[in-house]
Amino acid sequence: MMTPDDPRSAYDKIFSLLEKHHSWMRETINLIASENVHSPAVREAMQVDFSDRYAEGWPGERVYAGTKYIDEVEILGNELTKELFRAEFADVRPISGVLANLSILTAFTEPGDRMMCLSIPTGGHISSARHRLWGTAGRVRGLKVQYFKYDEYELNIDVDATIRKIERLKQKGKHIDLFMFGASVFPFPQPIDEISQVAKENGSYVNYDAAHVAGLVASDNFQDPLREGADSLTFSTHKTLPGPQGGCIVAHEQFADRIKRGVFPALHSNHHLHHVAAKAVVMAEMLAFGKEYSQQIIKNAQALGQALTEEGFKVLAEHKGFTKSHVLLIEVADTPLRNGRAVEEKLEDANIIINRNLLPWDKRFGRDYIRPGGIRLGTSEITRLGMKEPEMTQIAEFMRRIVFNQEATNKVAKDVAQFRKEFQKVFYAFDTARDAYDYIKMR
Ligand code: DSN
Repeated sequence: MMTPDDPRSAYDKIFSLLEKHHSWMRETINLIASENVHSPAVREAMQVDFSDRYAEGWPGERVYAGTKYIDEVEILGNELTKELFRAEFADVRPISGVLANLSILTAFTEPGDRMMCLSIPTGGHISSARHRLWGTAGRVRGLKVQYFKYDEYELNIDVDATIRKIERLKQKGKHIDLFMFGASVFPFPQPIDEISQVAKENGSYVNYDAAHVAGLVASDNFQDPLREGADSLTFSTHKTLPGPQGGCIVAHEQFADRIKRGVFPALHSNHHLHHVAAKAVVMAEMLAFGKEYSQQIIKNAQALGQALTEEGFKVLAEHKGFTKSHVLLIEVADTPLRNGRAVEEKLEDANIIINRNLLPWDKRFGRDYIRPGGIRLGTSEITRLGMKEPEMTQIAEFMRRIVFNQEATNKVAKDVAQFRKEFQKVFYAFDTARDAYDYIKMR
């Protein structure tokens, strides 16, 4: 690795790596469930001068001058988000999903309070994890964390067992102050209505972390958390919602004031104003195209689940159609490659990008996140590029050639690059003058 004593060569090297990345993306099949590719319009919004400005606070209550256009864009972003999520309140300022979650923890809890959420092996996110695991909830906010009971066959929260657990905890004087729904492996709508009812009876708050499923929720193709009992919804703006990297919160109006304070001044000084512009753009795109886009994401995930099963993969939850979202969970411990990491590495060499994932039972088999028993796939990005059900059959075949037939990765990589040639544009957008992965030189 070059040392930076020659700044000009390091500078040139940076740009050459950036261009290489773009070229490579044109040839790959990206199945990372938490990623997506945004439109040229979102990219244009991200490179404006807003990125050089400060606008601390709320539009109309700023502590900086020079924000008149920034204010208008941010207000528009909030209004579009409210319409998209059928919400009374929206805040597009959080700069990431984790900070959106921490803003909610700040708004709704005090250090020492107790939260219930999913554990990491059952799909929970690190922002919910315990102190010992350096989770945001445990380590940063100082919350005690209890886990939902989980049904490993259904890949979902076990409602009856969870309600019994809440009762048992209550009898021991352990009140749950906040219920955090949502997951990083989120194939099925969660039973928030029944548990929220118990939460309300006990005076607890309910947040739904829609990071992965925000696009599906926005277009009403998954579940409707604000109508099913959630007080607020946090999400990242770059997964099934194909916007810039960032976070967002929507909620019922009664919680607006405390959430605004949780975002600023509690956790953000300046928010990222160019990302606010890009968030406004993606909300408009989703209002226009989100329904059709989300439906195709889900159809593709189900078709990919079926095609992979036919190729010999053990895709979980076959008994209920594999998924109702963008995500699939696949057990690979019995394949010739034996663990998720080996599968991840081989597929990457063949231009197929996926990520390894813990399965709910992995710990019992002595497996960990380095070499887990599973992989996670998502169909958001390939759908954005215009792929439909027939392409899912082709992708499953590429994966079988690597994982079961152990063909040379460079041979499959060439076939993948060839297959990708037809899919270079972003769909479900107003303007697509540029290809999805065009490298735009401004120097
Ligand atoms: N770690 C991300 C994911 O892949 O789900 C979420 O932050």
